Amino acid sequence: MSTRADVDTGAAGTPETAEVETVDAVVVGAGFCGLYTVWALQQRGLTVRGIEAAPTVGGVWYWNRYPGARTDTPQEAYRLTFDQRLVEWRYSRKYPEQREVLQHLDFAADTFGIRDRYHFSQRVVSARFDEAESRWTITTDRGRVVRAQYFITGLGLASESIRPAFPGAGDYRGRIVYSTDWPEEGLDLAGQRVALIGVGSTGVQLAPAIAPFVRELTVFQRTPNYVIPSQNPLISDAEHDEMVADYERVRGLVRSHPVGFPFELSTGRTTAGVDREEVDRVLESLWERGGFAFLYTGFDDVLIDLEANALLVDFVQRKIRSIVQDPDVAARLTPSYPYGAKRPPTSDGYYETYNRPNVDLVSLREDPIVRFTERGIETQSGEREFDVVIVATGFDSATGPFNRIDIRGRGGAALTEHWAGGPSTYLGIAVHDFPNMLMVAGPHSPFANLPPGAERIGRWVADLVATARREGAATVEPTREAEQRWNARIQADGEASPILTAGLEVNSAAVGANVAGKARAFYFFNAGMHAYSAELDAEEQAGYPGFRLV
Ligand code: NA7
Repeated sequence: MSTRADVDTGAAGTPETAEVETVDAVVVGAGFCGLYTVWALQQRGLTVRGIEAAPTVGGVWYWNRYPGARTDTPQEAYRLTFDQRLVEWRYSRKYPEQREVLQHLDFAADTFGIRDRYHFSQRVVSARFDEAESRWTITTDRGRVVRAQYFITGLGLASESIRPAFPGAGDYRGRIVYSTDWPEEGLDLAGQRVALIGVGSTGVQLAPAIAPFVRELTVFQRTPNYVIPSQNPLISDAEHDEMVADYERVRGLVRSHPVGFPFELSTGRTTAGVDREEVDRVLESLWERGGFAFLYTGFDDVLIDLEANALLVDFVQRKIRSIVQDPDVAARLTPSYPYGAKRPPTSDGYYETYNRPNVDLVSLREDPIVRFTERGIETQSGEREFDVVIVATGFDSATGPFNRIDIRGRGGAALTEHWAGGPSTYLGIAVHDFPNMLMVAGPHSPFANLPPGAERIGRWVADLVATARREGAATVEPTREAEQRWNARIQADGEASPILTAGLEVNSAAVGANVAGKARAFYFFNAGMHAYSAELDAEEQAGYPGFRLV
């Protein structure tokens, strides 16, 4: 399948004459999206080459191996399910830890002939569309060149990590560790003085996991977070067997839920007219149950109505004060912005961690970092010495991973320029002037539980490609009008959500507010996975009117 050819790949450092491999489709990424899409395309008879920067499968689950890393989606919905053997895959707990998610992806890659389609440890650095040939030329950082009719991305929503340039970091004599690149051999933190920067879903998982072992843990918090306990129970054999037997119902729940969770779409109740004691009773029982049931199975209006949301805010504020013994620490841990304005995390024992004598909290709003010193971190109030600094400062979500690749479409158009003001796509899958580039879980797709989204979108993309091949079309490209219509839909949905727009004030990744200089825009489809799926069905059943297949 390889042919030698002189190819101008435009990538620095490419050998004059690179051996060029030619396939029908290249898929970039080996996480849930990439693995499923490689499988789906092969099922439809295409020759496929996967390319992955990591040395193996897993995507974000390969890189994010920090202590405490786990899903906060219930295990029945956090899996590939295209084959019964994957439905039957046995996780040990309700919220599987990173190691088990990786084992699930390894199992899929090995069982369904996916792994051997990949070039690993190759980071794609450029993708160029050749109009004469209607082909993409994909080049990696190690000079590998693959030509394909289709360039399909499974880059993930959270794969481009943010690494702030803290002043003086180069002077620091201790060890700086990034949560997104935790040492594979592990890190012995016993007896160490540890700083942790960031209290997003990563930081709030890390803190309780390491606090019992370190000599001191100082958490540097910029914006306080709402943290629900996950109450992560073991899954018994009987519960697993019952889930497998009942999986079509579970699948139906996931497909009809706005963020792809196995919950009923509606609880049939809102907070309207409900007295505070009853609201508290319901929320208390859900707090004890754990996980995002707290957000999605209590009252239907808490994520759409600010007054209802305020009841949730008030409940968690009182919870924090009831758990954290030091009232000053409790006050600094207490958020006040709308619940859901930022991606809310779950973790077990997060607030309780601050009752430990070896744990301290620095609130950066009041006591900002001045610089790193040789021995530690200096804030406005003075210097603290650390042996290790853990940086868990989030991701340049949605567009970040694309901006790292020099993607050139029709006429050399640069995707980074096309997206300078924020994403511009059709269905979050395709972009005008970038024919045959198709994104699985790209910008403008739902910010939801990823595995079901990966399969839903990957299947739709594979069917679109199969249709184009059946029709003998050389290119698949959305019309400019379809893209503009979709962008307008994203904007209207975003503006209609007071909780989403509140994210502009609290550095929410959903609106680009967590990355300095990033365009403030709506980066995801905000009307729910179920509505998104209906849009995909409508486009397909109408014969892809938003696309030109020529
Ligand atoms: P998040 O949720 O974006 O959290 C990043 C945290 O790091 C958050 O507390 C940020 O504070 C903080 N941060 C970011 N930059 C800085 C600087 N420069 N100084 C201090 N603190 C900073 O990322 P996570 O990795 O925790 O979670 C990602 C999840 O989202 C992942 O699980 C996927 O589901 C997608 P801020 O709130 O911005 O004030």
